[in-house]
Amino acid sequence: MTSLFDPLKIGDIQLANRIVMAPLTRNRSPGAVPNTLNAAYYEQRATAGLLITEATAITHQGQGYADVPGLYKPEALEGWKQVTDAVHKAGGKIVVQMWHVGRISHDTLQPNGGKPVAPSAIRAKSKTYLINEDGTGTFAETSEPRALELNELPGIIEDYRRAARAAIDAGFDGVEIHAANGYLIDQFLRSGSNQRTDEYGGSIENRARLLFQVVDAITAEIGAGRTAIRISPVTPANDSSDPNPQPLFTYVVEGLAKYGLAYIHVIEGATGGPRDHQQGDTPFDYAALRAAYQAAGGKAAWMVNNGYNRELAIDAIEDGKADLVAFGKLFIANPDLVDRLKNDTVLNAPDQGTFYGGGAKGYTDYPILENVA
Ligand code: 8OZ
Repeated sequence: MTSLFDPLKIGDIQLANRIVMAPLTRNRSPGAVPNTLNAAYYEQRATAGLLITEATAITHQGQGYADVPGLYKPEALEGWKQVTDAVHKAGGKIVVQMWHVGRISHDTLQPNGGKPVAPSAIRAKSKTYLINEDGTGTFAETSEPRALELNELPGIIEDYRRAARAAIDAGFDGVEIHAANGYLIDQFLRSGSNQRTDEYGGSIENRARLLFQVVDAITAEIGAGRTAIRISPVTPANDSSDPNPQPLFTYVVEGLAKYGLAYIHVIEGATGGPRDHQQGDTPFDYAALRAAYQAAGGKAAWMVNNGYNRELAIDAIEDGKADLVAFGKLFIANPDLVDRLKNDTVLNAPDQGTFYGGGAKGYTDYPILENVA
């Protein structure tokens, strides 16, 4: 029987086990540049089968929170090189999560203080995270966005392509396209944020057009075996809404089946919240989603996430419900999570107060369990 601790090859990437560190925003890269502290943090967690970086802005326009890293300037790519080198030396594998926040941003974070961009000029009822002049952090309402012009979309697709190339050049094993949690690609997918009347709005096919154009561009640039994607079919995160997610995401995964991607990463339920969260009239059927993907010929590893503990994760792999399980908060608090899960030992509890911003405290100072039998 397959175990959580067995190796797995996903696309072009060989993993030592099926335990994945989920992408986790930590706001510790001032100037969008990863630093030595960030490298130490990822290196500490390199026994994960796969590390997914925190969401990383593909462009300045795609940036929506203070001190998150980027893929759009030379210093940031140098910084990432330190991270990927440290992880590889420690025997790990690491992909970068490619992020365009769309409307989840603030004028003060945008190029020339401009408006954030979105499918439609609908403000999200959501917050972003800013750092004040005095260094203290605050949550602020997202700004009013402007609707993207049709002729701007090729430029955004090109930004994804360029960032994917830069990521591979910086030593990443692959990329995960962030199409979840109410950011740009997800804003296009869902009718609550997309009221366009052109070829990017209205029908499911139109709303999914940007997603597929981004996948086309990235897979052509770096290969499908190094490309992955994250979706969150029912999350309400960042004011995401769609009354009918099952056919929407069925269409998405059926379309993804043809590429030969490394993995599909699915957030089940409300991100960081209830796993049974529902949008629309019926509970979302994740097994049916996966079955639709496989029926369409999809062979990528199926990664699940959201509230998994040791027992749920072991069962998900042993029952064949998933190929990979991503853990978020448990990885923040337990750099040696793989050993702890293997040996069923006690876990450190995460400190919520140090999730976003700050330095080493709550970041690189969680203890590892030595001498576990
Ligand atoms: C928490 C805080 C800020 C951003 C996501 C990138 O939800 C995020 C995020 C999470 O995907």
